[in-house]
Amino acid sequence: MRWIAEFAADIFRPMKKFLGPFCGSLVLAFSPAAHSADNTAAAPASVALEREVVASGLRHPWGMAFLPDGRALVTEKEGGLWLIDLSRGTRIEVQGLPDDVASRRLEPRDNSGLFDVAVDPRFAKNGRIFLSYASRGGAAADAPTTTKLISARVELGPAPRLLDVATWFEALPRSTDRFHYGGGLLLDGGHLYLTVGERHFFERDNPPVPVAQDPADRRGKIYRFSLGSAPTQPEVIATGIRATQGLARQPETGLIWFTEHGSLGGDELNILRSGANYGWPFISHGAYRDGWVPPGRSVENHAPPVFYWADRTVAPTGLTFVNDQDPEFAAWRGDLMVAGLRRGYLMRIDVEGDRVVAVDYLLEDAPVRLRNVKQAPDGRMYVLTDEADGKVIRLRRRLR
Ligand SMILES: [Ca+2]
Repeated sequence: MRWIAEFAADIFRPMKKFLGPFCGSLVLAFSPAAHSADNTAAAPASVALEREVVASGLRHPWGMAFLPDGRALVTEKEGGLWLIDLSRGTRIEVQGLPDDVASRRLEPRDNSGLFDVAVDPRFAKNGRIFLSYASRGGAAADAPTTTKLISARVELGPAPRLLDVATWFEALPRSTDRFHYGGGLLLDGGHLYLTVGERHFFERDNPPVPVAQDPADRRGKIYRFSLGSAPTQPEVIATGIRATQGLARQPETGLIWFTEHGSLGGDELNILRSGANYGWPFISHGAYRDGWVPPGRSVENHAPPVFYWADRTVAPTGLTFVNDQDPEFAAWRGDLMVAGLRRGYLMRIDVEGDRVVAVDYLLEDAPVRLRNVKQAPDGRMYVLTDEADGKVIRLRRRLR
């Protein structure tokens, strides 16, 4: 069953709320005059975004990836993997997930569970997918956990299941905190990228050399794996990561962008540069919990964010660059869509090369926590809602 709700979203709304420094110094002066009222011929029409619920009843859906046959795999944070026919809205659960997935909620803010899914570019031949999740290092529900990456072969058919599960990576050491696992996956050019968060909720819980800055600690980093038929050892591509949950490749430039949750404010968009240090916890555009003061350390090869939110917390998670395969979104080609947990922001970010030009906030009038935004190869745009009755919602921008 599906329903449609109309959302009035003036996509050309002047940037009255947003303004954020760029690269830490240059303030973007986004002028409403770009769409000024003295040129009535160019006055933007209000564009309605419609929402069609494709699937519901998912327990906090997290990741989504598309198969060559047009169906999608969707993960639930609470430990399910579903094969969804997006046209018909039918779904079937994939059996055979590893039994160390820490999917039992121990407290309301528990970040653990099953995270992202990525489909091997040679899936038609090898049936392989990748999954990231919080792995429990023991039988007890509250056993220490960490972020883990596996591959598996999906046997499709009436009773789909995972076979040949192989461990690629565990972000040791495990810890009893259940926050900030990261878990974002991206396949690009024969490589697989994995984000791993630093796992602390309070900055003060960091050891003298903070997790994200300690080369001996696997947490708080972004990794790159070469794709082979068997697990490979990763390279550390980035350090100084707090809680990154999503990466996306920018088609025009080949750059990889990623989101980063700030602690108290300071949510970021970054561009992945090999060997760069993204600064956490020494450098942040937000505040620290309980007035923690970072020790005065310099950060070598620091990469400041391309953009950070100075005026609000959006809790950015999944992101995707817009393709023009669906005429409804052709005008947004090259823009970056970012889902936000906080207040259910869906952001359309006007990007030019490696710069952020403007941010527009969509779906503000009926917000629901969003975990992810994905665009299928055919151009259809979907968001995943972070709810106990989680939904896959197709967004439509009807052309009139
Ligand atoms: Ca940073």
